[in-house]
Amino acid sequence: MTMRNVFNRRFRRITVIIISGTIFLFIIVILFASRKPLSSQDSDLTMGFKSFADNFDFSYLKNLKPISDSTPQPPPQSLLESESGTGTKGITEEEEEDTYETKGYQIKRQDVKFKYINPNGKKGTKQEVQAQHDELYNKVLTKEIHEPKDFNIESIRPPSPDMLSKYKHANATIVALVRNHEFGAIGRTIRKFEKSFNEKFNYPYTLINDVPFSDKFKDRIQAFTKSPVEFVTIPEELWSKPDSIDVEKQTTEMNIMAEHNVAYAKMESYHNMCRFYSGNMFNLPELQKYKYYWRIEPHVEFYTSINYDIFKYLEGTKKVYGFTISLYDISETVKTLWTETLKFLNTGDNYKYINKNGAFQWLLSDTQLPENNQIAGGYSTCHFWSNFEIVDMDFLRSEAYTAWFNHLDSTGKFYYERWGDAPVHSMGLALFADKSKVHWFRDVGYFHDPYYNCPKTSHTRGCEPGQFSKWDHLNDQNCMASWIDYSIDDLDAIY
Ligand SMILES: Nc1nc2c(ncn2[C@@H]2O[C@H](COP(=O)(O)OP(=O)(O)OP(=O)(O)O)[C@@H](O)[C@H]2O)c(=O)[nH]1
Ligand SMILES: *[C@@H]1O[C@H](CO)[C@@H](O)[C@H](O)[C@H]1NC(C)=O
Ligand SMILES: [Mg+2]
Repeated sequence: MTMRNVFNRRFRRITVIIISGTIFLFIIVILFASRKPLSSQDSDLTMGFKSFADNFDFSYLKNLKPISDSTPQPPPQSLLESESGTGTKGITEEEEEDTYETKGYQIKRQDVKFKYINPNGKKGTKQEVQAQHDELYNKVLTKEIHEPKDFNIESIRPPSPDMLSKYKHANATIVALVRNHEFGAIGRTIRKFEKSFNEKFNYPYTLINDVPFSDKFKDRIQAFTKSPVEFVTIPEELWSKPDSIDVEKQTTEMNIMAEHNVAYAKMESYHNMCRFYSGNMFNLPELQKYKYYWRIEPHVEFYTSINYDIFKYLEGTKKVYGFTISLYDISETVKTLWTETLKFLNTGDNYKYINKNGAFQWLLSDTQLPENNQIAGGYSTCHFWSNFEIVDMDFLRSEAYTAWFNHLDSTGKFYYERWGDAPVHSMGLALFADKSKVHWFRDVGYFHDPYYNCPKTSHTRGCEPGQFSKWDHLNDQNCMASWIDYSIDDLDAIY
């Protein structure tokens, strides 16, 4: 869709909002004059939209700007409140278009559905499609790339070394969940991460463990960085499996997954880890003081020198998520993640959480690995690999994400299946965030065995630009072409 069309549509929507707003106010005046109370249904709807508006960042809705321009930024609560009725009508208005057939989504109260519409008319066997995808991926990654141009990068350069101690940081920390015996491996990661990025900025680290860190661990780590390091022990209730889990069922299901060679199927701590990163990590008391985190892990590599403050880039562009690798998941681990999600979206007023500019087609594409969609109830299993992720935690703390996570958690399937934090974060983003606010850090060279993001830059060292996997036969696990096709409007706009 062109920008002009978007603008026209937005302009039409503004008109609709203003007209329906006027009608709404008129009705209120009449109702008030006749001293009849609003029906309970009306006030429920109003409440629903209000609480939604309170907790969600509407900055991506450019069409709201002309209305809020007359008031101080950011829009005060009262503005969102007074528009609540009209806002709801605005949503209803657009639903009447048949977006299901033309755009692949229908966002209606208790009648939400999505469909893969194959927007670019992709044809051929899955091998042929994969060959096209590999070619696209390779073409994009082997083209020389510079820094992002959708923000003034010069304004977020590293300070000179003598000014580093006075640097005004973004509201951010670097996080890693690790075990005591991993001090060497996480230490090596920190050393590489410092060289690539953090020695120029000195962002603080938050290292997290389900048991207290040993003195040995703490001593060793501090030698790898000049930045402050906070050591956090996870409270039991944010880590361990809930009492509601049926242990017999858990054992049966884990055994079945293990028979299907699902990695870590029977390792309960791995399930705890996935659930913790999905829904509890950003609620740790020690992380409340931060808005952004950048996650690192043992045994990863960084191949490029990052010379701008990545956190300030996200902050400045209001992006909520940054990733480097997008791939398919083991479908057996997420058999019902999508069906449970549809159940959630079709309950009560939850349809309102969906962002119309979400990455729905990326969630649904079935041309490269159609067997995944079959096993995972229609979900492509495409996700962002979360061992590298830079996240606006306020997105994860939003009412939309929280309500959805609570539903997922209530099913027990972090244990009966092996839902990973990567597909959970990714699905949440694809549904509740504008896809233009999800950023592929194409310029950051990165590796977590066995996958790469290896861009061609003047300073790439140690990887082969365009290579996705250490093993060619794993190239079919790359979902980036689908992200490029369906979630990036203009490939040249950012890099
Ligand atoms: N403290 C703690 N950290 C854990 C535990 N399980 C996993 N982690 C950490 O969580 C992160 C992800 O775990 P990994 O084992 O790397 O999982 P993965 O990346 O899916 O699997 P690999 O391909 O084996 O790397 C790593 O930083 C681990 O150190 C645990 O039980 N306790
Ligand atoms: C940092 O972000 C968190 C979460 O949004 C917020 O609660 C906190 O007040 C922020 N701190 C500063 C100094 O802005
Ligand atoms: Mg790992």
